[in-house]
Amino acid sequence: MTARIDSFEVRVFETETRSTRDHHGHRHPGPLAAAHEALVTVRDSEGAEGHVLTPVRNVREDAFADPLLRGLVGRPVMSVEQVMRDVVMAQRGNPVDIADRRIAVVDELLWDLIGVRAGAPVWRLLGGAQERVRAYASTMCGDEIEGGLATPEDYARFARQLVEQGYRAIKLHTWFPPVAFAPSVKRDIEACAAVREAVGPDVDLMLDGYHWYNRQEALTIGRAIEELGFRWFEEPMEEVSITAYRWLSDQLDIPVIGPETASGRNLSRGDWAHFGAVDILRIGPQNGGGITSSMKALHMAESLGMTCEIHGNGAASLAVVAATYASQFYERGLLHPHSDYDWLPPHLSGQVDPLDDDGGVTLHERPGIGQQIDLDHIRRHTVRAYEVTA
Ligand code: XYH
Ligand code: MG
Repeated sequence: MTARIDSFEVRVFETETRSTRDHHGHRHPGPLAAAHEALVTVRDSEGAEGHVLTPVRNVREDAFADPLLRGLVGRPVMSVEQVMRDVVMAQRGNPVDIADRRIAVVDELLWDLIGVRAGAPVWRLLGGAQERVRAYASTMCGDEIEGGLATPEDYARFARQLVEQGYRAIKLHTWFPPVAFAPSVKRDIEACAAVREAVGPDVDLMLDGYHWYNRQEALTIGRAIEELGFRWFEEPMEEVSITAYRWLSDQLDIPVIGPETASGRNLSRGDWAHFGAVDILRIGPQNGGGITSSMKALHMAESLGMTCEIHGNGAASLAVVAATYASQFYERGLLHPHSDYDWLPPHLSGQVDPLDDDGGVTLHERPGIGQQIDLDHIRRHTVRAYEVTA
């Protein structure tokens, strides 16, 4: 008898954080403070469990339990393709609740359970290409914090520290709203130039524009960072116009990379590749619909002779990066001079992505996605919970 999904359990629990989010969603360093997070658990008919951590906003019961989870009870655990097809088809009639980020939670949950059942790490089940991946330090975006990321010199100083910590590649996020009211092409280029000057020619550098520039600004910055020997220019403009990206990519030698958050999962990535809108594709498990759709984008990129870089840090992103040869880097971050990335909140018992001395991360051999979750801590600090059964 094949194992079937028996039930889901959702727990919102109290933990601690050392970061804050501004109203545009950017993380910044913050004081140690209480925070809430959610654990979603899937149980199968043979008692095996998979787990995923996710922000509380993704698990609101009225938007998650009935529109999404309840219909999956009884489905075969190992048929992830079958289950996910049902989930993405349901999105058409319920686009707000069945958002790509909620789809991703279900998909990661299934993959974690499949890995646990197989007694194997998910990155190996997905292909197991890379036992060690190169990481890049992905900075938080610019701010107005003293000794933080307030000036080009701050970025240069921080970049030197990152190289001392072992990083061999760094990606800058510069100043965006609500910190900046309009893009400053001049200051952004100054920050890139200061970092190149600080780290020398051998460190890979990338710039992430976070959809902030118009075509002309993007072209000016793209040409400047081309001169500075940057490796890629990420999400320079809003990701709704393939035409604008094609216009930019046609004029720049530096690879343009995207889309990071465009809807449509792997299907939209197909169009971006087909129409030559970018040189390097991008998708991420968290906002690209999960591991399954990210793998499809990776295989498509590889089949077209392209690379596909994976957005975001964490266990699922790391698994997807390591699964094929189509990704060249793992995004480790977000990093800031006043924030300790390796600090563990009390609900985690270990780091999934420890950095080695030469800017790499060696993959774990734990069954499942590999996140080290302290389930006892979560049970003791649960503030509310619900269960979804047939
Ligand atoms: O700027 O806070 C931010 C975003 O969170 C951003 O860093 C995002 O992950 C990204 O673009 N990564 O590549
Ligand atoms: Mg990005």
